[in-house]
Amino acid sequence: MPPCWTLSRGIVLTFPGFEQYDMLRIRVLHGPNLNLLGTREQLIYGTMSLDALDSAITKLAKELAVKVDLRQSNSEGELVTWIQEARTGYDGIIINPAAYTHTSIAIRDAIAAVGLPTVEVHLSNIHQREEFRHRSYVAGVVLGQIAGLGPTGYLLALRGLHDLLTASRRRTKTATPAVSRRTAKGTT
Ligand code: CA2
Repeated sequence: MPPCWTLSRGIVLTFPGFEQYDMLRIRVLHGPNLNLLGTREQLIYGTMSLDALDSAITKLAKELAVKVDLRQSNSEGELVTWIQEARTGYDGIIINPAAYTHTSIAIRDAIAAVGLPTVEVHLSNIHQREEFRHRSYVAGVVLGQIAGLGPTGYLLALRGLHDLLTASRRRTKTATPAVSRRTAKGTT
């Protein structure tokens, strides 16, 4: 909700221009080879292209009034940089680190360093595939992992982050300031 002031007789003054300012912002990162989605290995990864997946995420984001920033890279360093940059201006991250899931301590360290609530998504169920895919280096530092639900996994991750972040914002806004709590107890 944009900043608003309640005047007398219940008149509420709002500033629509401030809507962007108050929106939740989530960065969505796709790792290596996900640009090939829909073109091969369709039995494992499905038929949806990355563009179509991004459109579905953008559509849900609009419904939830969330601003999403979607990026794909084949480079580990670029993904690390984008995770670090998310520290300023973003409320959460959704990431499918693709093959880097199973190899990258750098991506794990970046996620841990920024400390933003992050959801790890995999199109396939990595736990039912080859042994080397069972280990995720990022699983230990993320809020949760969604694997095996195809593109729907990203939409669930977005909804989940939205719900958690909205609830936590609401708690912050309604928390009684320490001073008035003390006053209420009559200790000042
Ligand atoms: O299931 C997932 O989402 C994965 O993160 C996908 C990675 C794989 O290395 C992980 O173990 C599980 C691979 C992404 C490659 O995507 C392609 C898509 C179409 C054609 C070829 C590769």
